Amino acid sequence: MRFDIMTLFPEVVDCVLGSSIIGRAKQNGIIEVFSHNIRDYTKDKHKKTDDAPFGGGKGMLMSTQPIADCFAAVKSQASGKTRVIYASPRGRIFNHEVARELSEYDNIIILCGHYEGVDQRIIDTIIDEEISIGDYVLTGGEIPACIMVDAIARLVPGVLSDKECYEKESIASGLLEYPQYTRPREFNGLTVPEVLLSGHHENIEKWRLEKSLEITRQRRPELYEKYISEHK
Ligand code: 4GM
Repeated sequence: MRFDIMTLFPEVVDCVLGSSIIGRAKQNGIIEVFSHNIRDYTKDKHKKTDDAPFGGGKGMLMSTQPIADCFAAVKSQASGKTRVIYASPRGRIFNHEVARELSEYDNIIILCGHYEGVDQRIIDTIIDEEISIGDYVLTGGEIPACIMVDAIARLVPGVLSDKECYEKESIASGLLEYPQYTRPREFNGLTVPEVLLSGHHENIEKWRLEKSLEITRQRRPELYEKYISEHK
């Protein structure tokens, strides 16, 4: 699977996606991540990539030409099933389900906005979908892009090791994670629940499910109701 990120700050993206599990998956050739500096494509003699909005108002908009030319270069390298995403507070809210859907593509291209965003004609002509990571505004789309790449890439077979595997992970099942403990058995007078030390796998699974249900019901009643209605 290949990810292309069009940005004015490629170093941010390279830094975040260059380390840990995603960095390892890149090194192993399981995924490819390329960042593209939109500024490299500007034809402006001062390397400008933004301009004031027609109609007035505060802030600046990213201009069409550098993005359009950057996109043409990226698109020419893409093959297979491709999805072009604009990281934007106006978009569909990103979650595990969206990540799973996007992990089916061969190519994911993400445009990161800055300033007050991009000229609407870019959205109308090159973008398949606007996606938001949540109801808040950031200074740029780079962090949302990295979050999406991380969440999508870890669903690609081979990115996670068996130990890191996602099959049984909480949110994927529709429930929140149960509490977990590691050594020592006692920490500041606090002990580990007895059942986890029992070696009785059936009881352990039962306890974990109960805890997951309890925590989900308390913290995310809407997730709890959905789970219950799907497991009747
Ligand atoms: C405005 C328009 C995404 C601002 C387009 C991007 C938050 C999100 C930006 C943009 C962003 C989000 C840049 N802030 N909630 N800032 O996913 O790309």
